Amino acid sequence: MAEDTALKPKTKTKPKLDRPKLYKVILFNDDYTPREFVTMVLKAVFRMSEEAGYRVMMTAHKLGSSVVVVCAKDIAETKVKEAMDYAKEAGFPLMLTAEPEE
Ligand code: TYC
Repeated sequence: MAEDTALKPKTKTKPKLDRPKLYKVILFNDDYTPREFVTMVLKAVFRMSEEAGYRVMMTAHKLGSSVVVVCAKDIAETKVKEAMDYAKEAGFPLMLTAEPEE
């Protein structure tokens, strides 16, 4: 009897509604924004270290885009706005987007 119970497979499934969709913040390359400025924005807005910021910046620079962070929708959208506001203020066309994960 005790063995039967122990061998029963776990059938409980977590309801999907408890896990809201996560969003990817994507950084896009352009020809005008200085590398140092991109790294500075990543450090200031996403609290990245110099090394992490430089790595993400160089990935976008070389490949065209890079994932910066994966987080909740409101945080992703707020940070995209903050980063693009910094760039706009400085006169650079830096672009970031927040996209839902598949
Ligand atoms: N390509 C830019 C330059 O050569 C630097 C850059 C890197 C811009 C990453 C945007 O997301 C970016 N000055």
